[in-house]
Parts: sequence; structure tokens; C-alpha cells
Amino acid sequence: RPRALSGIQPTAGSFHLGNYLGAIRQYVALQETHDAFYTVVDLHAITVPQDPAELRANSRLAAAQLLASGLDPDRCTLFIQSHVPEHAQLGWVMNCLTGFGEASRMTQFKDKSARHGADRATVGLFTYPILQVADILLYQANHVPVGEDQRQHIELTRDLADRFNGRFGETFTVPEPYIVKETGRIYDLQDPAIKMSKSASTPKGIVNLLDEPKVSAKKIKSAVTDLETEIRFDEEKKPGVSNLLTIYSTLTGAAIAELERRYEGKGYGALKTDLSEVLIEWVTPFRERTQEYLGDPAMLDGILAKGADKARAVAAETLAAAYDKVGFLPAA
Ligand code: AQP
Repeated sequence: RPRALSGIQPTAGSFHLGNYLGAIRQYVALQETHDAFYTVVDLHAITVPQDPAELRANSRLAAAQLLASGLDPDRCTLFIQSHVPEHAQLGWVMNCLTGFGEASRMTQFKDKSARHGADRATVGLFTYPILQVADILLYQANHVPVGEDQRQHIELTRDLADRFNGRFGETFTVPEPYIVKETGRIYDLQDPAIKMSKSASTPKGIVNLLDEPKVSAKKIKSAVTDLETEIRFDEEKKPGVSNLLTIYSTLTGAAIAELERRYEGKGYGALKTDLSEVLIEWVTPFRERTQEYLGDPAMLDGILAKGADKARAVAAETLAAAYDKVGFLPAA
């Protein structure tokens, strides 16, 4: 079986619809075809200031939401990144292989450091894509399910895997991004020119999965569309409507063309009302399942401990090979 690896930050508490449609749905699907590793990347979460108690709670919350989304600990490996020290260890090796200029070209760093104030951006935020490289390479992943915004980081991963293999001999699998075209970028409901993101300029643009469903329904109903009336998929001319159609189609399985037919002659109001119902129906059991997992922390921690054991076994083997290749003297 090919390997898959992906990570998700526990920073915001609730995942949003962009995280779910762009990434988590694919995590669930790839359990069936891949030897899949999914990690809550708490090391990445401290690249911006964090509250320790909140981070701890959010890491459990992230794991609960992943399980509620359909990850099955019997069919995939789910773990917390800091439970597997090899991530930081291989991260250092990868840091020493990355050019400063190369790291400076990462657009996510540019965006995020601008958001947090360039002076306050940490070196950790600067090097986080390189830690991500280690996250992926440790598991010899063939496929990395992510949203479109992560494409550049997967390219960096491929470059560094090639560089390491070229310099020290075949060690790492060179991974491919696994990005679903239709849902690789879900847009902000208030500004369909930008991606839905936890640091959106207005909370009205983002659907948090753990919000009261009524709140999310209201956000769908006030989504920005355009001055026409026709319900048609056209990302360039009708980005708002197209985004709603993408969300509708993915949550229900109805093809976009079928939705266009269904809503012929109907207004945007009808589409938004129906989509908010679809969302409520989907999100209500998701929230219940998340609460169930949170209600049993011992079970949740047990799943994560087992996941960390499985992950460590693979990670330790890769790290040992990499340490040997770069010339570290083995411990006696
Ligand atoms: N809008 C989106 N559409 C599709 N996929 C998305 N992802 C995020 N936003 C969208 C994907 O979700 C996965 C987990 O994301 P992350 O934990 O790395 O968080 P992020 O990218 O930092 O999420 P945000 O909300 O976009 O945070 P900020 O505002 O900090 O940039 C990834 O696979 C990501 O591609």
C-alpha cells in the first residue's frame, strides 16, 4: 500500500469548512487505499504565540474532530506530533539542507508574518515549512493530502528529498501532493477572492464546524454573491455562487451540473436556504460525535498513545537511516 501523511494545526479550536473539504475529507478517503498517518501538529502551533492550557485542550479537540470526521484508528495512524520527537530531530537536519533564500520564498511565511507584524514573527514561523518537510519524509509518504495553499510546501519537500538523496544516497521517498481540484481551495463567504482561513478578516466569512449550526446557517445566507440572478458555476465571473455550489455539491454528492439544473429559474435565496439546511444536517451529527470523543478523554488519549507508538516505529527507522547517511556517529 502507498503511504499517506498529513498534518493539521490545533491552533484555532474548531476546524473550518475549508479544512474539512480541502483536506480532512481526503484523509478519510485515503484510509481505504493507503497506509495513512495523520498528525495534529502542535509543534507548528507554537510558531505563533499560544496559551499553554488552550493548546493542550485544542490538541485533544483536534483529535476528537478528526475522529468525528470519520478517521478510524484501526485503519489509520492518528497521533500528536510532539509525541514523536523524531519530527524535531529530522527537522534540524532539513534546516541544514535548506537555503536561506529558498526558505524566504515561502509565500505562507510572507502572508503570516505580515499578519502578525514582521518584527514579531519568530524564526520558528520562518522555518515551519522545513519542519513540515521532516513531518512528511519521516513516513516515506507517497501522497500528501492538503489544500492548494500547501502546494509550495510540498514542492519544497520534493526538492529537499531529492537533494538529500542526491547528496547522501537514496533515503527518502519523494512525495506527491494529493490535492482535489474541486475543493482544493474553499473561499471566504464574504470575500470569495481569498481562501477561507481561520485568520479571515471577518468571522462572517468562515464556517467553523463547532459553531452553533444556526450561526453557520446565517453566514451561508449572508454570503456575498453577485448582481446577476443566474445560478451557474463560473469561478471567474461568479466566484461567490461557484463557491456555494462547490460546498453544496461536495456535502451532498450531487454533481454541479445537476445543481445548476435544479436551481434553474430560482434565486440565490433558494440556493442559500437549501445549502444552510444541508450544512445543518451535516454539521449536527459531526458536533455530537466530537462531544462524545471529548467526553471520554481516557479513550481519546489511549487512541493517541497507540497512534504515537505506531508512528514512532516508522519515524525512528527513517531518522536512524538519515542520521547514518549524514555521518553522525551511532550511540554506543
Ligand atoms: N480554504 C481552504 N480550502 C481548502 N483547504 C484548506 N486548508 C486550509 N484552508 C483551506 C487546508 O486545511 C489543512 C489544514 O490546515 P492547517 O492546519 O495547516 O491550517 P492553515 O492552513 O494554517 O489553515 P488556515 O485557516 O488557512 O490558517 P491560516 O489563517 O493561519 O493560514 C491544510 O491541508 C490546508 O491546505
